[in-house]
Amino acid sequence: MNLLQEVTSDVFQDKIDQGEYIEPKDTMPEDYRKHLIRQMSQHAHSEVIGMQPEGNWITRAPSLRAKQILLAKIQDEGGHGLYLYSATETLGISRSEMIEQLHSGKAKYSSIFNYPALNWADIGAIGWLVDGAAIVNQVSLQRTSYGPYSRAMVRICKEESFHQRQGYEIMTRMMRGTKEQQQMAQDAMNRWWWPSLMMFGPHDNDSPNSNNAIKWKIKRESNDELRQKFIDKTIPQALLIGLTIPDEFYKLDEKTGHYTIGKINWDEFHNVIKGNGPCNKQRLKHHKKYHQEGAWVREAAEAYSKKQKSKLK
Ligand code: FAQ
Repeated sequence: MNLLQEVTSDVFQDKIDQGEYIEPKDTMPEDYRKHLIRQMSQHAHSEVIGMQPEGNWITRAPSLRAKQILLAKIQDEGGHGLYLYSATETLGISRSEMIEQLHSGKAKYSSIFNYPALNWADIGAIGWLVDGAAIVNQVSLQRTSYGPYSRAMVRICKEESFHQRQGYEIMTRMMRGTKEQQQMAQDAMNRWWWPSLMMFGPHDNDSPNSNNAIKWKIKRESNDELRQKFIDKTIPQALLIGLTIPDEFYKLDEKTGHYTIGKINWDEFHNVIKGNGPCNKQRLKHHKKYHQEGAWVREAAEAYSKKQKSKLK
């Protein structure tokens, strides 16, 4: 680092330490910019790829009401992807570069979306557990140091909160239903519980990006702190409707008021993020196919925008 870079970096860190937001035109260290592009683009990809497991169930929703709710939720997720892509573009990367990174495997998306949604109870479990985990993380990100990311999170959190409730409503209804419905809900809980805990990322000691993320206030709380918040919130919700926690070691620590849990299977997590989860190949293949088929829409939008601009000249 030369002297100028050192001074710039100190001024930047002072701003962060004073709790100021960083805006697109502000000077920022290259590593901060790259860190944000990585995290925000992966977040955007997760929202968009996350539409696939639920999209599969629109035509099979059990009632018109359920279908309307599911449609609205999936549209929201697409919208979240769009805000996040736009916010990431303010850092000097184009949408097409981000999509290229997703397609080449350079950019990840959340591990959770590589698991299949096998039946209607899974739609409940996704809303309740997956959106529930996403909110815990995103409420914290509302105070992230990069202005456009922080502002996108405020709106996204309001919508995620509705998503979590609709998922919990599905689970509650199923637990009040027939024995078969109760078994379906429990089966979905058994399959989605552990992968939801993995959404928060590796334990803090094994999280290479956390030091910089905390120093730069991109992350306000660590992976383990957020995971614990989710566990403490969710276990009582499960017990209230009669679900069993699929973990023989979980218990409430009366002294701390926190739940402790058994070991997370990190081999499974690493295997999934390497591309070997049950649905990784299917998810990317689907995205590539529809991205290619949508090329004409992008071309038409660009042509229209050029025409409008030339009229203004
Ligand atoms: N999946 O050093 P760390 C949603 C990677 S939105 C895949 O701890 P970091 C809404 C990580 O990227 C869900 N990869 O990383 C919805 C890194 O690899 P890299 C998405 C993961 O960034 C609901 C490596 O492991 N939310 O669900 C995962 O400090 C329903 C080492 O990890 C966000 O993206 C994972 N779970 O912390 C939509 C929130 N965890 O990049 C539809 C924003 C870790 O160096 C339906 N992101 N990795 O190659 C974050 O808060 C952070 O990026 C973490 C990871 C916490 C995910």
